[in-house]
Amino acid sequence: MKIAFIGPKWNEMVNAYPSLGLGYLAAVAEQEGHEACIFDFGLHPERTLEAEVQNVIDYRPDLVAFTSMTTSYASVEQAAAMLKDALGVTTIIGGPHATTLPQHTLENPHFDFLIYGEGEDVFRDFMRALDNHAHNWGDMAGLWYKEEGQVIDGGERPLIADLDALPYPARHLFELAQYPLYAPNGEQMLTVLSSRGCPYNCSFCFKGIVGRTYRQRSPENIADELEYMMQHYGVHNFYFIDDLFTIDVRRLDEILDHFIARDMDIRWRCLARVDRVNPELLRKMYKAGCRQVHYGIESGNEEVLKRTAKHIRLDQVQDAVRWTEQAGIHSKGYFILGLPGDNEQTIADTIEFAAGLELSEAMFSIATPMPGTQLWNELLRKHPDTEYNADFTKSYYYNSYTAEIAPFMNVSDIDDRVLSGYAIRARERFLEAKKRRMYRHSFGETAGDLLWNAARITPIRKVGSTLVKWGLFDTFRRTKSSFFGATSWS
Ligand code: B12
Ligand code: SF4
Repeated sequence: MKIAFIGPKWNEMVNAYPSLGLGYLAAVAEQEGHEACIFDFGLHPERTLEAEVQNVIDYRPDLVAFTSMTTSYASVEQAAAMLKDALGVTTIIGGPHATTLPQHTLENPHFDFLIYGEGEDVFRDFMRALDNHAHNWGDMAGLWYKEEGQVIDGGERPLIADLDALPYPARHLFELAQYPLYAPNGEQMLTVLSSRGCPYNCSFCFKGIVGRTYRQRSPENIADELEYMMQHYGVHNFYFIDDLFTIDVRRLDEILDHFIARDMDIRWRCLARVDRVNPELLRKMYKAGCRQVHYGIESGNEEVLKRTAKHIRLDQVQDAVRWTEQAGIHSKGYFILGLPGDNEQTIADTIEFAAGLELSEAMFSIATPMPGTQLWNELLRKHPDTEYNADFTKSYYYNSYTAEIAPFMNVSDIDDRVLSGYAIRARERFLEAKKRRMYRHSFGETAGDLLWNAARITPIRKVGSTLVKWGLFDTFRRTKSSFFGATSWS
């Protein structure tokens, strides 16, 4: 069987990450002896949907498999209609959107089947049934289908227990070199998953796919996959996109031991919770190749933070960021503006809190209640007549820092326009504070502040940045240090 896997268009933006979900499913399809091809429509924003669809039609698949987040669902519906009409073959959909709203999704006449939750095991059974012309759909937990136009609830399959048993994602089916995901030195970076699941239940987070049971791959299996990627794709930079890479300190310790013992030539980054790191661990992470940790900080106001059910405190944030930078690892913080309980004062708290942290990078998003989350339930409590009928494409503004972003289903106590303005101001304030820290770091507090204020006058700033470019500031600092003694400048 020839299977076309479709990654959605991304609202005129480029998808920087190959979908590991599609990668795992395509690998299972190949294990089962099928021919798989991945068409990632999100990789080429310049191409029209018609042109993308034509490529799939030319491939002549026997089965078309779609993945979708809620934010990309509108374009997936369009593509499915075009492909179903042109090819008339069986179609199936899975992923976060299908799992959030299975009934609504499968009512669309252009999808024949839907897989709820984690897909590998159900999809394997589904392909075998298609191969054998056995239509025992009702026997496959997790497979939703239609009978005489009625959606049949296929329930949910237990989570995959042994992650080591899964094949590596079929990365060879992606145009890997085209994805704009790079390490700071410009080298290519690939994503990888070492675990699935997260026991927390933050208000804005959708938990439907990988669930609340934390499942881990063995350290050997993870290190083997990294070595495989180095050999086959020549890549040495990796990004662990696990929900919780650092939650189990004992497991992490073992993984790090493996990386160190194998003397792997790797640099990597990961996502982590601030309450799940400590100085010793971070130092070891650095030794094992970690160069950046991304933390979900969410809010700089203790009360608003509490309402997210994230179960972290601001002092833990401050400690984690300080320890991370002290370990030589860059840190990035994710913040959400416009959470329930947010008003102008609490947003100002968040902006100032972010500016005061020694983060290397910060990202500010506006809260969006995605269906299936606590935030969505909160929205329903506030506006009981809300229905899922909106095009969530408009809620997607990831990485857009310059244009004003309109909040989508605002759940805060702030007016839409005011909230939009804060998202841009937050970033400006963060960058300003970061630059000021750089001056202080180079020249000490007093001289640094003086020079920083002077540098805000345009011509002086231009001279300053030329000096920085030529490396003269560092020379100046070294000369000063040896002249006055290092302590007065550190
Ligand atoms: C990496 C990541 C990204 C990457 C891109 C990922 C990509 N190209 O696939 C980036 C950072 C760019 C990103 C962006 C966004 N993301 Co994101 N992201 C993730 C993350 C952390 C990991 C994804 C992953 O690889 N998972 C592991 C794989 C194995 O799971 P999977 O992809 O879901 O696939 C499995 C099943 O879903 C199923 N399946 C999936 N597709 C199909 C298809 C078929 C045919 C079948 C049978 C089965 C099937 O089988 C797969 C294997 O088990 C998830 C959280 C998570 N834990 O999954 C959030 C998540 C997917 N993101 C989410 C959100 C909200 C966003 C943003 C809107 C954030 C924002 N504010 O801008 C944007 C939207 C981007 C867009 N254009 O639409 C939500 C989605 C909620 C929803 N209802 O759609 C998630 C679930 C986070 C969360 N917990 O709330 N994201
Ligand atoms: S935001 Fe992170 S910690 Fe919170 S539920 Fe989602 S994955 Fe877990």
